[in-house]
Amino acid sequence: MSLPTDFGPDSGGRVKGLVIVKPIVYGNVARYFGKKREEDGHTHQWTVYVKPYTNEDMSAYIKKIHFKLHESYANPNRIVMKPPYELTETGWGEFEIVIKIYFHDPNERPVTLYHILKLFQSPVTEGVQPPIGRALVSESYEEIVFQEPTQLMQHLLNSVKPITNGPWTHDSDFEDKKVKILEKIKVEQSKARIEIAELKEKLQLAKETIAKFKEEIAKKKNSNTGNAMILI
Ligand code: SLL
Repeated sequence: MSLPTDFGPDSGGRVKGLVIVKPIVYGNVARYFGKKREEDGHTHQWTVYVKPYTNEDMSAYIKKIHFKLHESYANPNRIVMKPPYELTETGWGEFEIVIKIYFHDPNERPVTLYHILKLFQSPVTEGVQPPIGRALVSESYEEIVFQEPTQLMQHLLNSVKPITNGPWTHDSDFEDKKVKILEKIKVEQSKARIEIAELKEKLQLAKETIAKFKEEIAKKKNSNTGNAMILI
C-alpha cells in the first residue's frame, strides 16, 4: 500500500489529547469432521480471525497480522498481509494463539491478543450450541485504543472505508452480551452494597461491645482501687 507522503518529518509528532478507539472482534470458528481423519488424526477445521466490529476496512491502518500457532504445526508463524485477517487450518487440539497486529505507522507499537482456540463444546452448553449444521464460535470483543497517535496515524485511522455495502454482522450478539453484563454488574453492585451495609452494622455492634467492655473494665479498676485504699 502506498502511504500519503505529505506528513514530512513531523509524522512522528503526536496529536496531543487525541484518543481514537477501534473496536474489533477476534476469535475462531471450528467445525468437526464427524470423525477422526485417518491420515493425520485431525478432527476439526478451524479459522482464527480478527475483524472490525463495524463495517470498516482495517487495512487503511493495519500493516499485517501475525498468528502464532502451536509448535506442532509446520511453520507456526503465519503472517496475513491483507483482509480478511484470518487463517484456516485443520487439527486435533486446542491451544493458545498469539495474535500480533502491526500498524502502518512504525511509531505505533504492535498490539498483542491471546485467543484460546476452541474446538470442543464445553459440557454445560453441549447439545445446546451450536445449532445443528453450524460451526462452533468462540470470539471476543476488544478495543484498540490509539492514545495521541501521530498525524500520519490519525489520517490513516480516519480514512477507513466500508468493507461491504451490505450489513455487517457478527455470530455473537455483542449488544445483547453488553446488556446482560451490565445487568449482572448492577445485581452484583446491589449485593455488594447490602453486604457492606451488613458489615458496617456488625462493625458498629462490635465497637459498641468493645466500648461497653472498656467501661466495665474501667468500673472494675475503680472499685478495685477503692478496695485497695480501704485495705491500706
Ligand atoms: C493439547 N496442549 O494437547 C494441546 C496442544 C496442539 C494441537 C494441541 C496439530 C496439527 C498437526 C494440532 O492440532 N495441534 O498435526 O499439524 O491438546
